Amino acid sequence: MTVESSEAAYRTLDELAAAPLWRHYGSLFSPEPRSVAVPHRWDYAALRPLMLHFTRTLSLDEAERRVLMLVNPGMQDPPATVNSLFAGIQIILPGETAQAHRHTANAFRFIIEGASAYTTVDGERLHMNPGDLLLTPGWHWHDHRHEGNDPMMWLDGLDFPLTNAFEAGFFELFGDRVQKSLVPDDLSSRRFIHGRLNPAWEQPERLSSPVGNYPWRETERAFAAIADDAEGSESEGIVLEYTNPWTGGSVLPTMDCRISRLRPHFHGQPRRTTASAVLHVVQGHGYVEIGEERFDFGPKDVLALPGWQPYRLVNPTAEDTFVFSYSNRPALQALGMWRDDQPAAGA
Ligand code: GTQ
Ligand code: FE2
Repeated sequence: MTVESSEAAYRTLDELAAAPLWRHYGSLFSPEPRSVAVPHRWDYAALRPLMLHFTRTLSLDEAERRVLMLVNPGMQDPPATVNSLFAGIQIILPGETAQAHRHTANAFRFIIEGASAYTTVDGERLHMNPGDLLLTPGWHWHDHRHEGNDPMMWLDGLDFPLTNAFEAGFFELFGDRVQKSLVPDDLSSRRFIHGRLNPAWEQPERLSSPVGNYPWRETERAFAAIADDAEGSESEGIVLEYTNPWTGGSVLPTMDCRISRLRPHFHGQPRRTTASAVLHVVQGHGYVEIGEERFDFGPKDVLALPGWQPYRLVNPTAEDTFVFSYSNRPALQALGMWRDDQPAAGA
């Protein structure tokens, strides 16, 4: 075949499923990361009545899970909250069960409202109270049951945008609607609570933490043990990481979970890293500047913090503000892609 003109040559390339790199170089190799996700705040107070609405119109027999996805305006298809992370708000009513299933995506729940529900993870019942962090590592069976009196809401964090990007997603139903209890309730949490004294007869046989529930009362104790005038991180305040007791590292291989106490009048130093993150306000008010934008936040709000965007956390109030956050930093670190623009000591 002879090629008459460059124009025809470009067309033929297209038909042959080939393309000229020189016409795409700048966008494929940008000098710095460019996030398709945009900074965003989800207003919990506005979403709450809608969640309650769907408890009246949608049964858990009709829906696998009653979850409002927090879809980033820049990431609609496929939906994601920020880069490799998903956030959703799940609601379950007293007497309801969400059937047992498992998937390769890692998941956790951070409890927002309600009491007396539990999730069973591979036969261990994990009780849920506000402020608790519960893990559902990839490929672990899990079902949710609610035996209390008021609606129960929690924040779901999952890494399925990553699992799906790698085309490694599997999903399976358990068969029975709920699992049987196979071990004493909350056993793993009690066994590993000391952190520095782990059961030595259990060998790490997975990448995720063996702890099912990180209860809020322990988080409170951990904060109480740190002096009010402790140095903390310049950008994140008094920030604690939930850790895998076997490794001291992140609770899940693809997501880390943290909680920050922003003391009254805390003005964080600006920072940016290649990790993308989701923030959830546990208590108090404040704002975060992301790039040029300022997002004022209140209790239970959720925020998307895209990677490599400079951000600054501020608590202008006279009360403590607590912010839970998760990010894809462990995934980036494992692949040598994590960069920190302001490596503050101890941050
Ligand atoms: O509760 O098992 O938000 O499988 C998304 C997928 C929650 C769950 C979500 C899930 C779940
Ligand atoms: Fe699930």
